[in-house]
Amino acid sequence: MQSDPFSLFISDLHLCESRPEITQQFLLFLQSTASQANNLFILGDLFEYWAGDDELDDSAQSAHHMPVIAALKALSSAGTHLYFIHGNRDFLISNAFAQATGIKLIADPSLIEIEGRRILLSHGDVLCTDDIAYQEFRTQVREPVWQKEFTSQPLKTRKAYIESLRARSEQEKSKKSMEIMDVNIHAVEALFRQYDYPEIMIHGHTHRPNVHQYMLDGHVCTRWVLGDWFEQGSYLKYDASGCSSQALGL
Ligand code: LP5
Ligand code: MN
Repeated sequence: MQSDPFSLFISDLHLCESRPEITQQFLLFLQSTASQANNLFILGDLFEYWAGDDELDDSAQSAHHMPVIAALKALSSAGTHLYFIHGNRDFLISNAFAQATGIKLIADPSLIEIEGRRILLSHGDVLCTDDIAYQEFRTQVREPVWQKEFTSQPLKTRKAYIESLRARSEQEKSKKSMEIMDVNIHAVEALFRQYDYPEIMIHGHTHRPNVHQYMLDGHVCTRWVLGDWFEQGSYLKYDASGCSSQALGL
């Protein structure tokens, strides 16, 4: 029986070798729930980190990624449309990854329209404008020249560097308040205004799953925040009846 069309939104899976159960859960999700969906939007931080698309060629160093790549490819080949917005962990995902998986890389933010309703998508880190140190870091590592220089180094060197950066980031985060690491409400409002008040905004990054409603300049605007997969486990489903949060049951 043909079910009603629906789209799925996920983020912050942080897939990695040390959490094989989350990868298994994701593979199951792709084969079951996602295979029935028209669209699957992955809003960043699919991987704990991605050091460059040559991860695809290195089956020794990046073996744990391979089943994920194959499952995404199988899903896109079977007809589900896949979309990806970069997270702060996997912004080095590029065209080779898109080709290997059949995923379409889309900008952050991206405005989409499903059944006449406008939905604004983002990873969410750009909205954390109070986190000045992070925003400065982000500006630097998103520079194409910097990325070219970084990805020209051997994969092993890059991975070691990222590991040390992760440790530094954890150290820095322990000194930041929860408020600083959340989205800035003025940045959220500015984005709703910039895109002419879409009804819905969906983002991840903060790992604070929730739904927030605003009355903005006479428009009702709703912001859905996705949860992560390794501590919370949820995804959003959007169909004719609207948006709903679904538990993964970790
Ligand atoms: O990821 P999360 O949620 O734990 O923390 C983020 C911010 N941290 C990061 C860093 C990443 O976790 C590290 C892994 C990235 C892999 C990317 C691939 C390749 C790039 C290699 C880059 C050298 O994004 C954290 C935020 C938090 O979200 C909440 O929003 O607070 O930000 C930080 O902790 C960053 C520090 O505040 C500033 C770090 C300065 C480090 C400078 C090192 C020099 C960099 C050299 C670049 C040319
Ligand atoms: Mn993130």
